[in-house]
Amino acid sequence: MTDKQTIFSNLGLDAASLSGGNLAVHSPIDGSLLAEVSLTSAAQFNDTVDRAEAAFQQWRSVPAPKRGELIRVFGNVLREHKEDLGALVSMECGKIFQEGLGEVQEMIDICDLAVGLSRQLFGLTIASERPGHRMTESWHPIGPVGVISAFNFPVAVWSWNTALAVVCGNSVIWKPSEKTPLTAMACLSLMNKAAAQVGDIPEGLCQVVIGAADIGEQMVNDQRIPVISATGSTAMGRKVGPAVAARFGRSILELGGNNAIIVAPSADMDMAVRAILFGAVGTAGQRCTTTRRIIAHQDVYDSLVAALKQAYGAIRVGDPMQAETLVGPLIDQAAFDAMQRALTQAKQAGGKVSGGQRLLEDQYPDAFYAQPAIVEMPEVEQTVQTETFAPILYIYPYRELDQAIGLHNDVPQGLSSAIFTTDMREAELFTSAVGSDCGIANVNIGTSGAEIGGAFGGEKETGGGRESGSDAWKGYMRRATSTVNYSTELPLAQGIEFNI
Ligand code: UN1
Repeated sequence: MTDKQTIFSNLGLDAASLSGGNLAVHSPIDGSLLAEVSLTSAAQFNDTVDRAEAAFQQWRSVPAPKRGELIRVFGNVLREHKEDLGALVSMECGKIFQEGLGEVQEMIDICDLAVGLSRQLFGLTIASERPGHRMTESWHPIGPVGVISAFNFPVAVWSWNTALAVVCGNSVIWKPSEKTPLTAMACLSLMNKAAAQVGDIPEGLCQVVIGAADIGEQMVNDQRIPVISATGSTAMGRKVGPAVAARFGRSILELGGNNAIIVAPSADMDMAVRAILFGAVGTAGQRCTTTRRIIAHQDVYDSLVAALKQAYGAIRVGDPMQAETLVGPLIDQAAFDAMQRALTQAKQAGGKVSGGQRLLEDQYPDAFYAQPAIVEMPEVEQTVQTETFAPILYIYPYRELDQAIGLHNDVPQGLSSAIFTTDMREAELFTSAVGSDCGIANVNIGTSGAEIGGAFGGEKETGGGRESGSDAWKGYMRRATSTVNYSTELPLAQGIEFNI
């Protein structure tokens, strides 16, 4: 593998910005110090918003297809740096290299989507009730967009927001997780490279601020930032949502999930087991779309548990840069402790726990590797209600599909969901209005690994926001309804007579 310094320099991170700062960045792989970067001060944040506003003033007048050109070139820069950025993602957040590459691919994909979109920011023509009148709906740039992202998708989430926000004519200020500032600095450097290639891009179009909750709070409360897109925990969203609403800003919230898969008697068990494995242990259970609950029909419960236990037995946990590793470390000790607490609670609730113990402690005393856990749960009236960001899979039995859908929906979160069935009636029911209540409802596909073409996000405590594909771009624009009178009369709507 390429060494850390080469990766830093390939990604354009200069040595001066990586040492002497007041934020120490450690790798979850072995706890080693990667860099010491500078935190953004409150005054610097203020200047950042000034620059973002100035950039917006210029950028909003650039024709959208020309704005798309920057994103087209950025996508190509990402293609050239896919391996380096993928490796830095692994190094900084601990996901396996394959997933690091996948994350960069997700960035490239959203760039492609946004380039096409830059010629398709369509509005409407609406029938006017008045003669000689034309009514239209147009979408305009809205202003600087604030992006708050989490450690687990340290680059993709920013790119979903930024690729769209930029083609929509906005500037972007990004506050990454304070656990993953290096990948953010690398993304900014690649974006600057693309901007230099394209030329004539306003300074301050895309900026990064480094900090913890205090900087996030400053961003959320800044009246000059009309849209805040925040991805992270429900606890974070509970603070961000009301603060943005209090100043009549718009928030796009993508918060916690508690995603389940229903495994019906007719399921293709081989496919179900593989999908559950990827969904439950991929990214060490630290995705918002991670499969956390299985609701299995009682006729297949035992065989599914046996097959999963066998599959779990073969998982290699370890250094995420090694090709044979499937599960890397948890992000930090707090994540490991939360996992242990959840497992203790599961036992108290009658669950039978397999796995969950710390691994590789001798080799990596300053890192937290855990054996993914399976918890066989008894028949219950209500499944686990909280999201623990760790590889814990609870398996519950069910008898009737209605009961399974009830259990499925009876949680506060509503992000992703799936059913494994070959019964067309069951599949259709699950995705219908009376089926899954989540933003994502899949059939014979796991809960994680959504493509960027669809709108991404969910309901209830997941926050209701949508990012990425479909018409999510509308979240980054303001809508103007215009009525043009090309007649010589002045008829009033609703037939009102107002003669003077
Ligand atoms: C997240 O965990 O915050 O669907 C995002 C997925 C990825 C995105 C996850 N495309 O799992």
